[in-house]
Amino acid sequence: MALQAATSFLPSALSARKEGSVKGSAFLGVRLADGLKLETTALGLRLRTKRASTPSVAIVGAQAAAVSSPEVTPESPSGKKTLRKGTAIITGASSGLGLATAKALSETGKWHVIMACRDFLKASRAAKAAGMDKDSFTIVHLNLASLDSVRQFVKNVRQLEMPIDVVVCNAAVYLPTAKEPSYTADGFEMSVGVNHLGHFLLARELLSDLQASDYPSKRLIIVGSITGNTNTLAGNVPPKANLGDLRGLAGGLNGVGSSVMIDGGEFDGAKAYKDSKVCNMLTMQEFHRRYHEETGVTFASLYPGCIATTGLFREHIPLFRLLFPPFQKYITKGYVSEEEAGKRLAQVVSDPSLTKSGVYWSWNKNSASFENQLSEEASDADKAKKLWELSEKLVGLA
Ligand code: LMG
Ligand code: NDP
Ligand code: PMR
Repeated sequence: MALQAATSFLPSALSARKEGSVKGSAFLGVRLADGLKLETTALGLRLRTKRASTPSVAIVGAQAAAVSSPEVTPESPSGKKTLRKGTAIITGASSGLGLATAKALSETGKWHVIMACRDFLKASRAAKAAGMDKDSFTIVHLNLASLDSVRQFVKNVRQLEMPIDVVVCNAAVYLPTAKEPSYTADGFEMSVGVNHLGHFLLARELLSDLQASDYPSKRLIIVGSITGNTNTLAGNVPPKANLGDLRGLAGGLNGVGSSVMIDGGEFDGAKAYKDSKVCNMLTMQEFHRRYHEETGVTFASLYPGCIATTGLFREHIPLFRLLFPPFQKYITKGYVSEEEAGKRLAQVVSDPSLTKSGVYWSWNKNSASFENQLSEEASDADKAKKLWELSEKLVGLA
């Protein structure tokens, strides 16, 4: 029944793009204008009718209905007809959580992953080392520390002419030991510039592509964290996240005539990271309020658990990197392996039961997902609106 519901939503041209029907497609290697190699498999590219990329958001009734139906599922237990492969873009898929999620999705055989990475070679080696089938992913260059790169990425991805069914904003930098701020190409403090502003532009640009997808459950996921939530112990370890009245963001976060910190304070790399995670969680909710009904897209965030071994801590002192994993494993018990965290995020990408929009997912010890409560600041609708409007200006959308 679920299967019938799923297939009945698909236009006939697209329902022909079923799993298996695209096997044996030619390998496509494209050179990007900036000299970076774009590697892809032609996942039924030629079978797909060119999608009109509408800048405006229009209502597509059937898609909206499909999203809110829990019966519509990409998981087909035994039926002859299966849903076509989904395509998921994952930023920062060259290591840690992003890579583990890409691997988990690619292993299902039901997903093609667009690995949006700043270092092509690293991503390519990482995918190979993870044992990912080379037909299950495409690496496309994306440097979130440059708005031009974000815009170029969107163009490149559209040229692939693949549907865009899920977008995962996962990449992040954490600069806890930096004494001085560093800046993105557009002059924003690096942590908020990459983790929030780069993703904000990317997500805004790709919203119309998500809406144009005929996939039954289209999703935009922005990775959050416990450390941005001051209603938790972890969120109370100093320095605490606090966006204040956003005066630093309003001033451009550039340290020239304005603070590099969102709240207008002195530079603190650890705080900037936590602030950026608050922005991620607020942005997800503001997307939900503005666009869920209109587009049918599910907007979600999550705390995947403390993945204490990832590259996120590469800038921390060696003693921290040594002690942090056992501390999280044996003392807080908040530790989770990259593999487990990847499965969690893959669930948020594809699990038919996680279609609810506007949710911040977490997991308890037996690895069941639940809707978690955000801190007061991370669920402040007025702040989310203000953040949205200021961010729009900074990335050139308003
Ligand atoms: C800032 O420090 C950093 O300056 C900044 O760079 C950035 O990292 C930021 O939030 C991130 O933190 C804040 C500083 C003050 O934090 C500390 O936590 C200092 C501790 C040093 C880091 C240790 C990390 C893990 C080390 C654990 C070692 C334990 C051994 C493990 C071995 C297990 C083997 C079985 O933070 C504070 O003010 C702390 C306030 C919160 C205190 C709550 C205390 C609860 C106690 C819980 C048990 C903890 C036991 C271990 C604590 C060891 C601390 C050395
Ligand atoms: P990693 O450092 O392993 O992964 C971060 C990824 O982001 C890397 O692929 C990195 O690329 C990429 N990246 C960094 N800067 C840029 C940029 N300018 N443009 C494009 N990509 C960039 O960290 P994690 O896997 O731990 O982090 C992933 C997400 O999980 C983050 O959003 C983080 O906030 C979140 N998270 C992590 C937790 C943890 O305990 N580790 C807990 C809660 C949330 P490259 O490989 O080239 O460096
Ligand atoms: Mg934290 C239940 C307790 C818990 C959890 C789940 C985390 C997660 N942390 C907890 C507790 C504590 N931490 C305690 C009691 C301390 C003081 C000893 C502590 C310290 C600490 C430091 C210094 N923790 C950290 C740091 C970091 O540098 C990490 C950070 O804040 O990065 C921004 C971190 C983290 N602790 C976590 C998680 C998930 C992190 C990684 C941050 C993230 O990805 O958002």
